[in-house]
Amino acid sequence: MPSWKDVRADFPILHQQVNGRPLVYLDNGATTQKPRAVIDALVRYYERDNSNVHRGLHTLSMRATDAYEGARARVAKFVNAADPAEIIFTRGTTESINLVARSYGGKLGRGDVILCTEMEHHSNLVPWQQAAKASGATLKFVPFIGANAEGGLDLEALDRLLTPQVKVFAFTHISNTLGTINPVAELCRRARAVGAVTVIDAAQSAGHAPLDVRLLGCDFLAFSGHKMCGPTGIGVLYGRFALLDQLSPDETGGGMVVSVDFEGAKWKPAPERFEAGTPNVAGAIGLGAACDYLDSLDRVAIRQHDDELARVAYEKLATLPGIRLIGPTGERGGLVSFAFEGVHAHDVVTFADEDGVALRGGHHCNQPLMRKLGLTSTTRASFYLYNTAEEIDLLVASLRRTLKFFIG
Ligand code: C6P
Repeated sequence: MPSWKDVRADFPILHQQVNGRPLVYLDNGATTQKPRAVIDALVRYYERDNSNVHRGLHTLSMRATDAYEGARARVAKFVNAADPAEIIFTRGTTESINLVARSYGGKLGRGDVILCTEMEHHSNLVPWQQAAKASGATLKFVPFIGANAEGGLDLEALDRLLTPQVKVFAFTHISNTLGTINPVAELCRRARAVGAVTVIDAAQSAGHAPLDVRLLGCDFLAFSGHKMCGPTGIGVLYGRFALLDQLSPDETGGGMVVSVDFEGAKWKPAPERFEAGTPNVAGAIGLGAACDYLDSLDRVAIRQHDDELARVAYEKLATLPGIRLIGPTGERGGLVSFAFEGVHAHDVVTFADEDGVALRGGHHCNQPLMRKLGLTSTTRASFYLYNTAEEIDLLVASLRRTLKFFIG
């Protein structure tokens, strides 16, 4: 494994100044930067192989098809899926969850329960609200413990909520606002015991930790390429093949049919059944290159690196006057959210930007969670494999300057 300094050198965008200061990019929860290897894979594809897939018989089309299907096999290996056919390419986590909520949601009816948690991103909440409305199913939520959600999910409440009526249990692996790491394997085991299908939102974990769908025992798992060194506009829905095989497509058109007549059509099996139209070929190839890149490093070491930065950040931020730190006090994913009494998160982010520090401020697509915390917004610093302990010191110095300006 190369040194972290060498890893940082792989990311061309990081070597620039913003507002006259070296860029300190701490908005990785929103999107991560891209290593040279991923940028090169995209350029190579467009310079050499660009063509439509699955349709042409000419050389470029065959090359593009091989590269696209190769990327599918690569992603399958990345999450240890049993078969590449279990990998559906989508635009991202949001589209992946919508696909399950619409397709699997079509099997639900009155009396059924969809279970989510109170810490879900809107992308793993609103599609289930829509599925509940369309089917007559009831939507319920596993609460979290503590005024700052420091206690994680309330697993005793989960015991009460997980009844045989629960048909879907959809929850996040790592919360994008709290940093909470949910015990996915344990939650999947409990869901399976009542016959519920599990849908895991892995948007914040896929690029940060080893992910093994068979070890986790999940039925569906969604993630985005752009949050794991890959391009935007490409994402993944993993689904257990036996389940995918029972589902109807949520989108129809070219490429996903075996035969069509004027009256109707017959679907191909998964994954083609769920990929109507020309797919994001370059995106998939870029995502395959991102998997190669992350696997060329040590994914356990990446997790330790990011979590350690979050731990150090949490400790140093705790020394700031009037700060309210959100989320777990112990083990957490690679991000820290916080709020200051009397200073709006947007002001914090704007001041940090003047110092070259990129943060995110707002509700992070977690409005119900924010309301439960009694907040409208937080500031969030989120870390990745190229961040350093020195950058945390720059963050803290910038926040001190902001506090001095607003509070004195
Ligand atoms: N969170 C953040 O700054 P998309 O936009 O489809 O790639 O990912 C949606 C999504 C789903 N679940 C979780 C847990 C997420 O964090 C996100 C994206 C970004 O936190 C943008 S709001």
